[in-house]
Amino acid sequence: MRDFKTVCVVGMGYIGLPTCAIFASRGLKVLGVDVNQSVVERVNRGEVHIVEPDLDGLIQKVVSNGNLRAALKPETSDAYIIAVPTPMTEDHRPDTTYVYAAARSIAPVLKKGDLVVLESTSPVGTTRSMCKELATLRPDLSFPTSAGEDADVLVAYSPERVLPGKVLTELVQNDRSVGGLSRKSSEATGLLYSSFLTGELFLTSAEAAELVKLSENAFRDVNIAFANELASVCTHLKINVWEVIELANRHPRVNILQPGPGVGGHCIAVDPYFIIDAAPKQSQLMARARKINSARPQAVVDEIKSVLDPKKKQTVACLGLAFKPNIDDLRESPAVEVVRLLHEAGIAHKIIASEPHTDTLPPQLQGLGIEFRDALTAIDRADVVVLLVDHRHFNFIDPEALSNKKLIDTRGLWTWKKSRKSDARLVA
Ligand code: SAJ
Repeated sequence: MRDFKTVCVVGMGYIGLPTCAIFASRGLKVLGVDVNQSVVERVNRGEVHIVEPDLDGLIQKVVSNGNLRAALKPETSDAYIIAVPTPMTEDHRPDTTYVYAAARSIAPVLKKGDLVVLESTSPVGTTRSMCKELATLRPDLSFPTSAGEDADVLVAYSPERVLPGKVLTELVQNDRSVGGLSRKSSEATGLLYSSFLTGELFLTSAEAAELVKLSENAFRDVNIAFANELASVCTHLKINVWEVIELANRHPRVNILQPGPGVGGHCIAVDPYFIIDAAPKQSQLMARARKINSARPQAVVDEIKSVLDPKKKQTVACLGLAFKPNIDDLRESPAVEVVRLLHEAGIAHKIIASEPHTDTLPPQLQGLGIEFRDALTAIDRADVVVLLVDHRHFNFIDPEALSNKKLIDTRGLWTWKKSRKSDARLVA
């Protein structure tokens, strides 16, 4: 089994760029490939185009010591990692066009003994069909789909499971699944990741590894839907859902997640559809969970409507636009969807949005007459204050500033978590 000295990573996004940095920091010569010319130029200047703690320093180091270089096209390497986006179409179908485009871009430079690893979250079967595409493009080489253990080129699937904001540590520490199209492919992939991985490696089939990734996120989506449904039940029964969850979670084996205004980001809200698309009849619970979570933004707008006085011209302050707390990522954010739906409903005289991690409204909220202000100004001018994202930043809002406002607290910050400072437990 060869050892890997050079790696080509196709796709320098949230996962690809940190992966380039980690491999390069372990002394491998890494070529980062992206179709975006400005990404390539920035990386070659030692700069980063994504916000991730410590990534900028690491990129600067590995670019200046020559271990990382960026280019628009792949070049011959010992191993190729495909880490390109796998978005969803309008009708919730998986879109793997970038995966096949990446495969076509490495095909010309493939040679005997090379390893190809697909990392992108993909529908079950993608690795195998991508391998067949490579075999068609390179009939002079054999691949595991036809030649099994005797293949010239090794092919595997190995998904990441890192949390945005902790990518560099989790890439190294998290256990990892490896799904080779042959045993040799699995072993070679394990060897490649052993250059940095301190977590455990679990070898399995490509299809199982693809479904492992999708299952992790579908599991979380279903559990978030449970929390959101419990929140609806508590609203109906006029019980504090945050108190119910905190006390239920005192059970040693219960871990109810947190209700919110919906599920954002490119992962949890998307990946379950890849399973539903593959097995629609068998994934009723996952499909229902997607419906529950997708309906949350409208449910929040309905709640805002219930506290607005239709006879008055009232102002609504919406605090938080990111898709989750303490980050600046607004991709697929339910908070942004709430503000958009609130504007569309035309029930508020004025809407003021506030997001501490960005300095402008996202494009989908621009040109609608929505103001963008700091939290205190937004609160001061509002009749109704809606907390959409429990950024750490909002912990420091003086309760006094909220005293004569109507509050819609979708994250339990003010209606429970803050009040928990005084310990409500009866200590025996
Ligand atoms: N959310 C809730 N309630 C909760 C937890 C999350 O409403 O109790 C919401 C968040 O506000 C956010 C969305 O769900 O809008 C997703 O946030 P997240 O923190 O659950 O997940 P991501 O998308 O940042 O990262 C997830 C992680 N997967 C799991 O936790 C199983 C991460 O490990 C994956 O690597 C990542 O998806 C991915 O890229 O697949």
